[in-house]
Amino acid sequence: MNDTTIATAATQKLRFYQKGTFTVGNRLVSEAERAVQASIDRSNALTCGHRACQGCGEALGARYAIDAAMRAAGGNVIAVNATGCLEVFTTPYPETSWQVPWIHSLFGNAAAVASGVAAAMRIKQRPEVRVIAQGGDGGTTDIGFGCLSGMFERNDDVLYICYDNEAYMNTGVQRSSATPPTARTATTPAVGPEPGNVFGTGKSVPRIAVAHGIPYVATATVADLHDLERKVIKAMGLHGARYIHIHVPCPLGWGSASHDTIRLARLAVESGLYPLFEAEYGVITGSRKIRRPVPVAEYLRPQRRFAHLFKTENDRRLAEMQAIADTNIAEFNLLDQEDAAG
Ligand SMILES: Cc1ncc(C[n+]2csc(CCOP(=O)(O)OP(=O)(O)O)c2C)c(N)n1
Ligand code: SF4
Repeated sequence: MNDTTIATAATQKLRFYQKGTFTVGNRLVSEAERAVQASIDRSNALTCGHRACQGCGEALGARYAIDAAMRAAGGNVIAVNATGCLEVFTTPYPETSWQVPWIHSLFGNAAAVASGVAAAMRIKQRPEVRVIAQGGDGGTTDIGFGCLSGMFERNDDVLYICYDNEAYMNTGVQRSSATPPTARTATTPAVGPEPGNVFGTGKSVPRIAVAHGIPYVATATVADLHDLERKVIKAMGLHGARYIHIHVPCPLGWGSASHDTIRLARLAVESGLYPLFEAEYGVITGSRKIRRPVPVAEYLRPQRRFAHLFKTENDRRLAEMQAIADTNIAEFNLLDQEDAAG
């Protein structure tokens, strides 16, 4: 390389997605910008030997989230885990894959247990110890929702992380209030005039968390691990109640190929069905633009839970799914004007 090339390389404007947004590749970024996972000093909080299915998005998300939190807190993290896949596949007692102080709560009370741990640390005058609660969407949006709302409104000093695989996976893929409309689950079969989960049900816990006015709320995805780490580190820099909702594909429950986990997570974002945004004290502060907009069919087609949508008589329902994505795109201003123009 001659001097001119070096100068060009030094001043070349890199688009963010060229710098490892969708992969863990870090070669093009400065050391300070590299992913926590790229560092030999990462804590390996969730280490190998666990029993998650091949391609489990939840295992990947938890590893990145907790390692990022560990870095931000200088290794002083206590994790409280609701019942669910993340607890079952990591900790078949007396074995565990966690290398972090870790407590299994009940299915529905992770937020309350974490609030108690945070109170204990306050009484013991251990401000350096930071508390995380985590669980699946069933444990968060359904059975644990009352405890979570209480943790929010009291502004307890806890970061709650929900790994959203859009159903109760650990017990055999039952519908939760985070299951998308039309999805087939064990309790929403693909039969009858409205096959799969019905429209007009469910809830958006990220939006509900924003409405509590807590210090920080973010949605994240395993398709964008730099962004996920950044949000966890940002949350760990704040005190009070914080909430991060991570979209984690589940090959078993979604009927998808294990090698498609990252691709599907990315398509969920690019279709507009899973908007990435942040909020502070009840106000939306930003959203992540869609780089390459795609129709929802591109995301839904590779998943067997949506197979019935691609029979012609279900065209209307596919259009209704597209309408949900279009509403998200408008609400969170997700289209990158620069890319759209170009
Ligand atoms: C009070 C109570 N009800 C039901 C169960 C059974 N149960 C254990 S894990 C689970 C599903 C967990 O689903 P989710 O929270 O979405 O996490 P995932 O397994 O999908 O990661 C259920 C129903 C339980 N342990 N306790
Ligand atoms: S069922 Fe889904 S969430 Fe549970 S371990 Fe398997 S891939 Fe992960």
